[in-house]
Amino acid sequence: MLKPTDSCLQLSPPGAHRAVVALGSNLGRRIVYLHTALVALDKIAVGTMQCSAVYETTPVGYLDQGKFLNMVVCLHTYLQVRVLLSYLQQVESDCGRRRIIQNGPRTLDLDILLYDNEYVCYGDLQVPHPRMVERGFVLVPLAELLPEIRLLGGKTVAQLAKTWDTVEEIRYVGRFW
Ligand code: PH2
Ligand code: MG
Ligand code: MG
Repeated sequence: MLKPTDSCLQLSPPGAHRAVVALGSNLGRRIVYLHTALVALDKIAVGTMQCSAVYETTPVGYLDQGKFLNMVVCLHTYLQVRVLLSYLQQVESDCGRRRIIQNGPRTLDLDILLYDNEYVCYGDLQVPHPRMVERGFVLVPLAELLPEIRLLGGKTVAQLAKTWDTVEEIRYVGRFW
């Protein structure tokens, strides 16, 4: 039987890269924006994508905003990392994303968490995502797909997820895809 994590751990097809993307929405029809993002990600994916369940989470950072729906997706893609970033920004923009308040409410947020085992550092793009190790709303869904990988600091995703699960309010909503 194919386990949900199998294709995340498999080597990418020749020339392709493994990208892990975090999805978040806390404005408007949140589940519709997540679905729109998945359709867009599927267009650039080689083979099948692995999707976590959807979680409802209380905002972290800027607190005066509505609850988020969060999930994580793992895919293989031929897009180079900066091209992938541009693609994700276009999808955000197509979903009506306006950048008004930093960390404020958004229809759709798409963040690259991991890209192969690469370290990427540009002014507007850092991979692995520098704040992922301290964000339960990222770690809990990611632990469904890649529990055993080690992140900055040496702990596994599963270990970190267990820690942050108790700090943030993270409610399992369901698996839709
Ligand atoms: N995204 C942020 C800031 N805070 N909080 C939750 N719960 N979920 C998010 O996706 C989120 C956040 C910045 O991107
Ligand atoms: Mg974000
Ligand atoms: Mg973002």
